[in-house]
Amino acid sequence: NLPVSELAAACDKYPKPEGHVYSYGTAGFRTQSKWLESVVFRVGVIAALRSKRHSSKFIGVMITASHNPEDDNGVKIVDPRGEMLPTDWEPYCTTIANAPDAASFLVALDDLCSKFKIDVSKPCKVIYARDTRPSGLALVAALQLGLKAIGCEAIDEGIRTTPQLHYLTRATNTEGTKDDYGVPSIPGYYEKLANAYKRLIRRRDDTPLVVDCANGVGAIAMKELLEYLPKDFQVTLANTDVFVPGVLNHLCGADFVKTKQELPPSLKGVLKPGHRGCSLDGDADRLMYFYLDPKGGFHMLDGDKIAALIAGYFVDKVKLCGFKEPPRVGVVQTAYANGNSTKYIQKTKGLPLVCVSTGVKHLHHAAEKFGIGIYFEANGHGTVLFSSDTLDTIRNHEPQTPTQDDNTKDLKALVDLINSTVGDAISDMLLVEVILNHLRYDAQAWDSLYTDLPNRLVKVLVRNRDEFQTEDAERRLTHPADLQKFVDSQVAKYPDGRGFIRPSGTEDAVRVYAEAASRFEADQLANYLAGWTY
Ligand code: NG1
Ligand code: ZN
Repeated sequence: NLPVSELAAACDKYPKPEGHVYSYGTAGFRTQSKWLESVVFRVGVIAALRSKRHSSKFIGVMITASHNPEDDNGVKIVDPRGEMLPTDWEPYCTTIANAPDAASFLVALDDLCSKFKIDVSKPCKVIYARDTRPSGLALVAALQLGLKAIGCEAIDEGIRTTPQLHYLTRATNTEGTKDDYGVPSIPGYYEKLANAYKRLIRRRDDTPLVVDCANGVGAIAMKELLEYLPKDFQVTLANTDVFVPGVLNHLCGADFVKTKQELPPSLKGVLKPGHRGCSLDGDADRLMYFYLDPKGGFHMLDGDKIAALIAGYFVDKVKLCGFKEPPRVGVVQTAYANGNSTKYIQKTKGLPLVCVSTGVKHLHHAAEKFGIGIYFEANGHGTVLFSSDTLDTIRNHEPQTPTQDDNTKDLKALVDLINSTVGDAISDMLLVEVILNHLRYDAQAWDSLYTDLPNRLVKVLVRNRDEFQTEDAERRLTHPADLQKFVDSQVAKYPDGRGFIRPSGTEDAVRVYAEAASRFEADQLANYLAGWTY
């Protein structure tokens, strides 16, 4: 049985704020940090139960609010293979978080245990980390109390990037097995990436790369990684003020670049025309590239451009290996993918492509259906998945020529370079650098794969976002009645026009997206649709 009295006593130490309603969404629980202590305490207990459900494997807990403001925070649960918590647990998490007192908290835990047939007598293990937010420390204390109350073995990984925590969770659970994911330690993570990078990189006579670390945990990870990389990996780190209050994600970082579509002001004069720059977000799971042309004009290379680069590279790489049955390379996007990126991947490269609802779990799931599945959100979150069949194919392949041999070795190293557990800005950055190096592309050559259609994303605050319901991978509204007809009638007026409205999964808002042949038209369409969304 559950240690009821310990759990009740601990629950009373973190009373649920009255009137506040929580919901386990796309990114777990996320809100202003002052509301989160009771939630994080309860998430500790849920994660322990998830571990019991999973034959006592390690479950990850990450405390972060990613690209959101510094005062926000959040918490999410990571499954044993580094994946997101399955959707059918989400409503139970929500109910447990909203239980008004200790008695109802215990009832909600009992419901979860009976629904998922959890054997509470099993041991449980949790591994956790947090980003650099000042609120993280108090939240970790709440988490620790939850873990202690239920008698959970715990590993505190301190301040780490979200993808590092995903890596550690998977590596810890697979150590010494056939699916061994790597040494389950932070040095193990850096060594895995750096060794793969060293195998892959050819002579590097390139311009230095500027990395905007968003004043977040990515700055710590980048500095540590550089110790493992060859000295000719020339990089300038910017926005590394990790412990200065108020600067996290402020006027910098991947989300700033994507939403403003401009250079972070702090990089003016730092990024030289023709050189590449990239921005990480506050927990280093999103990556945006960019460059300045000779006239100083800003050009963004977003998640779609990254996916296009990676997909084109992999499809050619696989051909060069000479497999009898080559793995099927495919791409997964969301409705936010630029129309011309979709066209490029499908028409120019002839690759299979699927569009799914926003949120990593949907993308990840769809990408698993390919032999090599590349998924990216336009905002720069993404990775590459290799199916177990593909891994076997690569492992057992007997190359017939030196070229095949060389390319197969490259492919093996690419598997190691990529953090397949979740989008990882640092691993993705090394991957992009390797591909550009192999293809001898500079930023402009990469950018010219296709031209982005001008687009605009607008956030509209509405009374109740639940009134907005969608179908067709969130590309069409079913409710409110007739709003979709209006959207269709407006979109039809614009050449290359596309537009959709969907409720956010992470904020109390509705998002309106539009793209069209010109900047003016994209803005006009977005603003017009937004005006009708109130
Ligand atoms: P919502 O709030 O559901 O739009 C946002 C991002 C997602 C994803 C999640 C999780 C956009 C338009 N939406 O979701 O892509 O990253 O946050 O952080 O960027
Ligand atoms: Zn993030």
